[in-house]
Amino acid sequence: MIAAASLNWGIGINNKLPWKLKSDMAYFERTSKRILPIEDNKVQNAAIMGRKTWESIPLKFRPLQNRLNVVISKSLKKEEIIDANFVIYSSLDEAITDLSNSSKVSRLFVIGGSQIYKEAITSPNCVYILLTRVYKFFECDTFFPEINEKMFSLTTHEELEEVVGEQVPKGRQVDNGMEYEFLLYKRII
Ligand code: FOL
Repeated sequence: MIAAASLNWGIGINNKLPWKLKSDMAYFERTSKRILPIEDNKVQNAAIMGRKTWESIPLKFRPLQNRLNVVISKSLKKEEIIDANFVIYSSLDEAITDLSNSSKVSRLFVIGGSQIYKEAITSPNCVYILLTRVYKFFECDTFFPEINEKMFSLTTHEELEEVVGEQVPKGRQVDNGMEYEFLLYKRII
């Protein structure tokens, strides 16, 4: 899972992100695109999202380039969007099972929103939460689910860099007048 959440665990309002954080969006883009060195050049990662998150991505940015865009929806029809980088599944479980067996897909990133995060956080397949914590209160109408401390623990910065595959700024950062931090939670086996 990859997400950005405010102090009050908000992730969105009016089908938009509550903040503008260029450096975090760039981190999201690099991280979700990155293919680990040993992998061949025909694979890409999957960005798995709910229908509302899909609709929240600005038209000029969707489908997210160099990633397989996976939308979970029971109402969208395959015919509605014809793009090689786009697939629809009717459930998160079905998507995970199917994509795990695909040689064309490397990592699976669950990118939201609330409903899909909530399902993913209870799925044993979901091991990491790459969380950007925005240290500010925001009025929001959608929220990240509670991270049960018995199920997930914060890991070290070294492990974060290993998982992300690049050097990551450590500690509180400032962008656009907001403090935020790149964190990694790992499922406790
Ligand atoms: N994770 C993190 N760390 N920050 C986020 O803002 C975030 N947002 C989502 C999921 N995980 C996140 C869901 N919302 C785009 C827009 C909204 C969105 C996710 C992605 C998007 O347009 N991304 C483009 C880059 C856009 C830009 O440069 O402004 C991309 O190619 O990834």
